[in-house]
Amino acid sequence: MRIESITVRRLTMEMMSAFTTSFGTQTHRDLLIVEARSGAHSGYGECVAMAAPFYSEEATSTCAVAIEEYLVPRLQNWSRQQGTPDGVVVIDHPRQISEAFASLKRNNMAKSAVEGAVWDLWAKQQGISLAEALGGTRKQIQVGLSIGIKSTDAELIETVGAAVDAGYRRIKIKIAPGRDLEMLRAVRAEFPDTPIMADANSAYTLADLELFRALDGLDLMMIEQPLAHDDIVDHRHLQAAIRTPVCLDESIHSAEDARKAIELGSGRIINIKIGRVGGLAESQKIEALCREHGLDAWCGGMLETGVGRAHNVAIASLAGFTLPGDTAPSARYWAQDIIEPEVVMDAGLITVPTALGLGYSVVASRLDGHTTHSVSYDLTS
Ligand code: OSB
Ligand code: MG
Repeated sequence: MRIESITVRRLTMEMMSAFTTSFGTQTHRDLLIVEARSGAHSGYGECVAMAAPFYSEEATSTCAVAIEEYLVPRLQNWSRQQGTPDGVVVIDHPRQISEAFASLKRNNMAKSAVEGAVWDLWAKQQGISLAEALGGTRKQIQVGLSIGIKSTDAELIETVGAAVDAGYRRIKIKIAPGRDLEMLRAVRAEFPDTPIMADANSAYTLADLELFRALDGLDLMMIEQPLAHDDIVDHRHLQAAIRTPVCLDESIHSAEDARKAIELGSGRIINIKIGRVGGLAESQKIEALCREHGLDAWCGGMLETGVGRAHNVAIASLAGFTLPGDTAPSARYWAQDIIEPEVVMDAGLITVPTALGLGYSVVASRLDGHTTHSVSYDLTS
């Protein structure tokens, strides 16, 4: 398959509601949509980096630079090494994109945006869905909701109640120092049987061990990324000291990271985010490792538009994604998504589309409407 052009659009989109985590409050999404073209087909990928490097070292603007200065030229160089004429990019399979990028360190969200666009394009060219291209077997995926930090327990309890009524299969609650044990106790008292988990976004240290021991009493499904964003050693000590399963998010950037964390016992569950690990091919590897070692895994979210959301739905159809993911329907995030139809949930389930590629269409007028900047790389010469 010849990739004829890559277009990177930068979008600003207002979210339905503000989202607060231990690293701040967000009301807008600043993101990149990558389009890869071949013949009559376009494939789309989303760069899920935050506007500033609070979650990881990447940010929207650094990803735009990485794509322009390193990733697109790297694809051209890689393709030339395979024997294609200067500037032209030809691939047999999208896994070659991550192989081509492997010599460039990290920049995972930038890589993933480009790789995802090529997977969608390739699936469309093959006449199959992205889920099928990835080896997905689930026809429906289970959906959880991630709830940001609320200023009062009453507001949180109301939000959890609405989520339970809407059918979400598990409820994730963000925590931070000062909004943790008492808050979760209040929620648990209201919802004794609801599958609840907490996400700390790396806001604690081993000095908080007593807090985590106390959380053991709340029967949480798991606690996500309690300790430092780059740690797998302290997490190992924490997991050995508590009953609640530890789930790793920020700490896992690759299948190699996952292998080491599994070997150490740093957690029992992995949140797989396609962007954080550098793409769909790396996500497949982590999914396979989790299956091999008997860990549960689920698909994380980064407040994606429909494009990134469709990628999440496709990867979550793989058998190793055993728990509900942060893949809530479009309407939770956007007044109007940029895809059609939007992602919908029925009784806590999303049906994995079987139409070509992502299985949802990107609406050009909506994409254009949110685009603040656009740049195209012509790969035909
Ligand atoms: O830690 O999982 C996280 C959003 C932005 C950055 C990090 C995280 C999140 C979420 C939201 O939890 C998940 C979603 O609804 O997309
Ligand atoms: Mg998280």
